[in-house]
Amino acid sequence: MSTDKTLILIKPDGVGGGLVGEVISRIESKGYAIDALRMLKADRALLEKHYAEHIGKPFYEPLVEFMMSGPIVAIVASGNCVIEGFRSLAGVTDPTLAGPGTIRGDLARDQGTKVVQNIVHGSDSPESAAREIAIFFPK
Ligand code: IDP
Ligand code: MG
Repeated sequence: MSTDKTLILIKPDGVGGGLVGEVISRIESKGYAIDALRMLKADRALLEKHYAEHIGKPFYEPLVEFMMSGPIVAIVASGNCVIEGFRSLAGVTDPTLAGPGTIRGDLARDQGTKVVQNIVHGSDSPESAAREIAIFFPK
């Protein structure tokens, strides 16, 4: 039986806001395992790979600038259904609409910026997870 894996990022607003422990605590409290973890400052080339699906969208450049604005934490978490499970823990993209009890709902709000600042990233499918894990944790 293979265990599902997902790539989680704690974005610069999460690290800068002192929320690394809070986010990791929510992942672990839910029962998922932390398989790998690193702090880094992402560069443009890495973010271009990670956010390839968003190239050309109006928020793409602000997104890249935001993600380069400070350190981030990359995490591989594992457990059955962890991809959907972490997306559920994170809440929907817009922190104004993300439900109370979710990471984005509890810990973020609209800051009036061109890009939505919402504390965390989580892979959205097994294909994305495999692709994104290889970007942040190359063998
Ligand atoms: P997700 O992070 O919930 O999967 P995506 O659609 O993959 O959302 O978008 C990636 C990131 O780009 C979001 O987390 C958010 O920071 C930002 N973003 C997405 N859509 C918008 C938008 O319409 N305006 C501004 N920023 C956005
Ligand atoms: Mg996404």
